[in-house]
Amino acid sequence: MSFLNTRALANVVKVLACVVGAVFSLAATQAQATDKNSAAATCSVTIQADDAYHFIPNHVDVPQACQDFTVTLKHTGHLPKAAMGHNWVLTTKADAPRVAKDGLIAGLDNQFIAPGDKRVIAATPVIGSNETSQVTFSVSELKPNETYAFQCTFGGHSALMQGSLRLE
Ligand SMILES: [Cu+2]
Repeated sequence: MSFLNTRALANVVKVLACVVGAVFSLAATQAQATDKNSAAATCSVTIQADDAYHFIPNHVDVPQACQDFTVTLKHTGHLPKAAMGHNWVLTTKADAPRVAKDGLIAGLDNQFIAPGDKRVIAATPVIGSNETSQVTFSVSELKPNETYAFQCTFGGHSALMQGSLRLE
């Protein structure tokens, strides 16, 4: 009886060791894949916007080594521009609330940005379901110790659709 129990225990230990080994090698493979992705996409990022007011990711690090940085906004939702339009507007964190307020007044005809708003560092046009838009800005416009924010200024979305951006 005790012999059987020992053998059964040994088998459990073997199976566990196998599972642990598999998890570790999977984790290593994923870490490698992540490294490759970030190396290839150093000076650009794709941000998804959906029907539930999410920006994915909602934080972006801009490497100081980049001359230009490109943001591609991809609308992954199903709703059209008029109902669930999204844009991506970069300002300092301090300027963000007023830029959103003025953008709301400017409306869709102005891409929800007040005409000539100098507080806007970069902005994409408003897009709807399955559309993408892009903006490239000079990294020299960013200061190392400033806190930047991005938001969607489309009709009232800024309360939920916010993210942060940092020069690293
Ligand atoms: Cu939006």
